Amino acid sequence: MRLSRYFLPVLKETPAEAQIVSHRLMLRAGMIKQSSAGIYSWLPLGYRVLRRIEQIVHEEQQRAGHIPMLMPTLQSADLWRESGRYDAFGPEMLRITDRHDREMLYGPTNEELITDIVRANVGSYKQLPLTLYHIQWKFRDEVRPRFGVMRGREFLMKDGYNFDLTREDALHAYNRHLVSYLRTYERMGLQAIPMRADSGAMGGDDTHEFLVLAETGESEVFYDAEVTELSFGDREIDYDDVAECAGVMEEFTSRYARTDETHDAALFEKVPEERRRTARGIEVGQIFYFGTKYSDALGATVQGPDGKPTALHMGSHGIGVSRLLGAIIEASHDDKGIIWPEGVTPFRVGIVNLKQGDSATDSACDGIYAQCVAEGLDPLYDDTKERAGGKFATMDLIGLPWRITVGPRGLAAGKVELTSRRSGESVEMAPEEAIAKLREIYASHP
Ligand code: 5CA
Repeated sequence: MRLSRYFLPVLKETPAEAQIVSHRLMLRAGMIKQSSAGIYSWLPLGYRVLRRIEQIVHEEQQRAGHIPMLMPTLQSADLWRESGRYDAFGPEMLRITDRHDREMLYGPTNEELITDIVRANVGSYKQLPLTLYHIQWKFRDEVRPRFGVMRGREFLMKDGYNFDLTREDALHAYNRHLVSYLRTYERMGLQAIPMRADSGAMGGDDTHEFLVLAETGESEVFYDAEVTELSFGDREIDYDDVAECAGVMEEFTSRYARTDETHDAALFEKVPEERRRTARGIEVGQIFYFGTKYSDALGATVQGPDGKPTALHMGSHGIGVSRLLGAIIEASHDDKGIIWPEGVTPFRVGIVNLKQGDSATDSACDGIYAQCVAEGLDPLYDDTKERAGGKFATMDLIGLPWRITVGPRGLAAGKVELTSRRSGESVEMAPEEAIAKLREIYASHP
């Protein structure tokens, strides 16, 4: 993409309405624009990151054997009356009446809708196990929408639902989700720690939230410092292997790590004092096992191996796709702007032309740009007439992890500069070398 033909409305001033750094930077970098409280338009740069995050979520869900689909945003109130949640959900649910006076709602989550689909189409245990998911907009009429996309009213969520014959099978689905979430967040350059939590409006006993530690997080968390040393890394996993998934669950959840809702001071005391931590965190996902709560309420049974109708064991599993942009920025920025991890960056490399209009510099930039495009390095080429300082400031603000700087002085020696946004380090090299280096870096970020 050439910046001169792109739409990147960066702001010079820091918007007064934004209280936390991720919100400020998303506004300043021209990623989002508020349309009403807690509701945002995704401008092209923000939209690119949103799509990258969705892509990673899709890949990791499908790697775990979960099946993508798409359910509508508007749902019928009747289904929610069957589960008893139409009233229970309270004022957070946006209720709508259509022209025929039918009561509808903008879905805050989809347990009812998916259970309705499964009860109509799954009759035998032989069709199980089954995990379906989608990435779709949700609406929750939050009392205090704030912090930009972090606590929105309209927000994008991946929500997945498992249907199993037995409690054991459903717990395997729970563990499988935990593993896939660890992989998902790590690919985004994040450490998200599973912590025992409260199930709230979803119900059920077993639930873990995934927390990214950040001072601006809305949850208070208590944990054993050892949990911050764990990482899933690039190990292979067989998602059908029950023991293997249970082993990962054990590894990541056996130490003390809880949100304030389930915090147990007496248990926490048992963690050696030097490892006890109290901090704040951003909840970027949550997994639930709730047994037959919804299948009982909606009559979702299958014929079991003994020929008798058996209620389905279910769980639901959510990732805050749009919230993740805020969480990633909270975890990765400096005073100049955002620092995107390679896995989610909107463009993989920025190209800065220091002397736009100089034919040798322009043609070198054109060549580098064409080569980057051809290699899938997805460049953003600043080909505007802006002075060098302004170009650097914009690149730093929007946070592309790598920048190639091209100027007449370097070119005279056959060199450009490759700069890391994270370390700030610049190295002079031939253009082909810079591209080779980027090729190598991005090979591990498909
Ligand atoms: N049905 C279950 C799992 S699919 C569910 O709705 N779980 S949830 O309520 O925990 O939401 C899943 C994730 O959505 C949360 O972990 C959080 O990351 C994100 N989320 C929830 N509310 C908001 C909000 N108001 N703004 C942005 N993201 C949100």
